[in-house]
Amino acid sequence: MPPRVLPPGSKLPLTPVCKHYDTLTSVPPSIQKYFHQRKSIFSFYDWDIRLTDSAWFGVTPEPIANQIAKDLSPPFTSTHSSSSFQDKDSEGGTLIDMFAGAGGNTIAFALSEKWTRIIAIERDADTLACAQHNAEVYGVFEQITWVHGDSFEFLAMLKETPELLDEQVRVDVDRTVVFASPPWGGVGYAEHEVFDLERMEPYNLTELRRACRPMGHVLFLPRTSDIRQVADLVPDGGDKMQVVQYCMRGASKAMVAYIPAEKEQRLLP
Ligand code: MGP
Repeated sequence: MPPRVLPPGSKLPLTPVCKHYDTLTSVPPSIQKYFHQRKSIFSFYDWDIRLTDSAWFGVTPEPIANQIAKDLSPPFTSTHSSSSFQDKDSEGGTLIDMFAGAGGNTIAFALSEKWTRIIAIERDADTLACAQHNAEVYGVFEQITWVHGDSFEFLAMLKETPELLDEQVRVDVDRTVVFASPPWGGVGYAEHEVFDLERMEPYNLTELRRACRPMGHVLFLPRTSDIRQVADLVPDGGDKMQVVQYCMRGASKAMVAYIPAEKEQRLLP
């Protein structure tokens, strides 16, 4: 099924798996650790934030999502060397959140008010319903263009056959940044001293890179990711890229790589 752009204002229905847990005793053991941190994951948790059970594992805690949203500004090219992802003089641009999940990052990007358009893509209907509901709790639902479907298919269409996409998401790739917080293949990632990004499941680094390039893209990766694999992502002819460890209470939660757009895709003056 091709990616479906939801009409403005339209919401997928919440279902019984779009849950809001109130008490620890009702929470499955595998997600109790995250339930304890619920207020730092979503500060508005008590305002009926909803998650599917599997969304708990991948949701970005709000302080980190907000910091990333602060650190990332359009446009995003390799022309500015080390400050490439903070061009404060620029305006507008599109942010595509490839794996919207329960909405943590999407909401933070919308709250930052830096982007002309934010496109949030999620393949699982229940998880997308949670993200839309949570965005409404934060008052940013209307600012987001919601897409139900496969983000790899969406990006391929955007680059190769944009005429087949709904007009509201037929955006200028030269002014688009992709944010990808993919599944890491379960919590087992933490068992590896150095995490091999080519073994990440279900999508490895090469697949993610192929889908996102030549647009600038931001990859939210395990904190122990192999930095040599990340360093190889600097586009040909580029000089630097930034890789940031985002921490809470002194411990890293994730490594985020800011990969500039490829040169031929730079916006001409
Ligand atoms: P964690 O590694 O499960 O726990 O998740 P933590 O808090 O490091 O505790 P520890 O005691 O086990 O060390 C840490 C953070 O990583 C989460 O808050 C998510 O932001 C992120 N995260 C975890 N997983 C398994 C995923 C994932 O599969 N995908 C994405 N995108 N993020 C994940």
